Amino acid sequence: MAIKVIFVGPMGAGKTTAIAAISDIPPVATEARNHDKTMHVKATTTVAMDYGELSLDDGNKLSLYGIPGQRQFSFIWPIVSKGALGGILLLDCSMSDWAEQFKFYIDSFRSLANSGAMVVGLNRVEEDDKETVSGVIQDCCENLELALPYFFMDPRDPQDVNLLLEALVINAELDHILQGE
Ligand SMILES: Nc1nc2c(ncn2[C@@H]2O[C@H](COP(=O)(O)OP(=O)(O)OP(=O)(O)O)[C@@H](O)[C@H]2O)c(=O)[nH]1
Ligand SMILES: [Mg+2]
Repeated sequence: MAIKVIFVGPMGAGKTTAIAAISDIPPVATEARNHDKTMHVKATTTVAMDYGELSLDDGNKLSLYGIPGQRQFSFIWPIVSKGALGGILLLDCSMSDWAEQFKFYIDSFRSLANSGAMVVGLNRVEEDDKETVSGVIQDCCENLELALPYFFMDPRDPQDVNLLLEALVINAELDHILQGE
């Protein structure tokens, strides 16, 4: 059986990159030229969704979907998220508004966060800033009455992305579903 996992987060957080880093199949991407360089300087942006697949050692499969980060495409988010059992929230912490984005995305995908089915990947954090960033995340989680696992990571690194998925599978108890319990 395939378990659906969605990658969410703002523009440039690395959703498309992370899915491409771990997908067993050539990822399906819907990239178009980025006309909004004020939001992010990268050349392209997702306009519909990303899709990839990852087979687990036990024969089960994760289907990986990425949302488009631009808010003008937020009408697509519920369509892409439908039936998702887990979420990976990615954030580019070099953006000045990353903490606001964190709260916004938790709010937008609150049902996954509430059920313990969300893991946070923090990207582009300098070594010296890790303590501060951890403090901000912990304060936000406390205010939201949530306990979310978070990791410093690079979406280009398959090992980092796999670690997020492993944490998600365990934390959201998706392993029980995969084992048919
Ligand atoms: N130099 C550097 N580049 C990074 C790092 N993390 C991510 N990137 C790059 O940042 C960009 C992230 O872009 P995408 O993967 O398209 O981001 P996205 O979340 O899919 O964005 P939208 O689809 O526009 O919402 C890619 O070009 C990555 O290679 C990092 O730690 N260092
Ligand atoms: Mg993308």
